[in-house]
Amino acid sequence: MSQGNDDKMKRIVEARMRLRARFKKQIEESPSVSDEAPLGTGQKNRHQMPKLPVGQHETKNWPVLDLGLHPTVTREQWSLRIDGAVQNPQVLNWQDFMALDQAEDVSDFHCVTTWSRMDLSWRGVLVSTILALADPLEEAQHLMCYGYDGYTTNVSMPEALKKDVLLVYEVDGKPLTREHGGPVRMITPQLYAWKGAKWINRIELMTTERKGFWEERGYSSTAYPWKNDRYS
Ligand SMILES: Nc1nc2c(c(=O)[nH]1)N[C@H]1C(S)=C(S)[C@@H](COP(=O)(O)O)O[C@H]1N2
Ligand SMILES: [Mo]
Repeated sequence: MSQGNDDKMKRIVEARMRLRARFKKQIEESPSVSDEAPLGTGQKNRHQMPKLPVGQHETKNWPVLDLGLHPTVTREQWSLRIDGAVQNPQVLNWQDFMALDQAEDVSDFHCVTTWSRMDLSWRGVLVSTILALADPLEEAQHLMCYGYDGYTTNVSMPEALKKDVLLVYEVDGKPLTREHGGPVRMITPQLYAWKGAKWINRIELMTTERKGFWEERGYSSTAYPWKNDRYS
């Protein structure tokens, strides 16, 4: 990789650290999968009982759940806009996206309709990397995430900056299929799965919270599975 590219990577990593530092307190104070009891049923502790958030059951398959439109977007056609309350609005294509630091993680997927799919292996790019690239203004507090199907969902900055929140394009070693949101979707393992926009094509930074599709219809803005935080 060229020196220019190394410098760019380094700048993004530093910007990501500054951004996490800005939200450090909120990140630490928010419910986390690694918390002790009574939330101590998270990632680290979930091999003891209970393994799942209250009201959830485990499924071995991976159901498809969405508004019913499955847009066909190839990797070549895909693009992602990051705009709103940012210094450097971005439009990334597939090559731009692949040139960023790549990340791998194993995490769980909790759907508010009560199924949980455990231990999915993801490959993608940290949302915090994408945000660092766009350089959110001091006032930026929330994200609105948009899908090619018109779907929207709002996510707070501290949640979006967590280290398991990714824009993914591979799961269990295979390209993410169209019905699961390929070519690229967001995942929010510590929030209910509706917070992860499939076929993601825009992240808008907001200074005040606006509600997305399900949040407008009475679902929780925060959506913490380990707090049974389903409705507002
Ligand atoms: N673009 C888009 N993203 C979406 C949705 C949608 O309708 N459109 N549905 C959400 C809901 S309610 C859930 S539970 C998960 C389901 O993801 P899956 O179909 O891969 O299981 O996607 C979320 N992301
Ligand atoms: Mo859902």
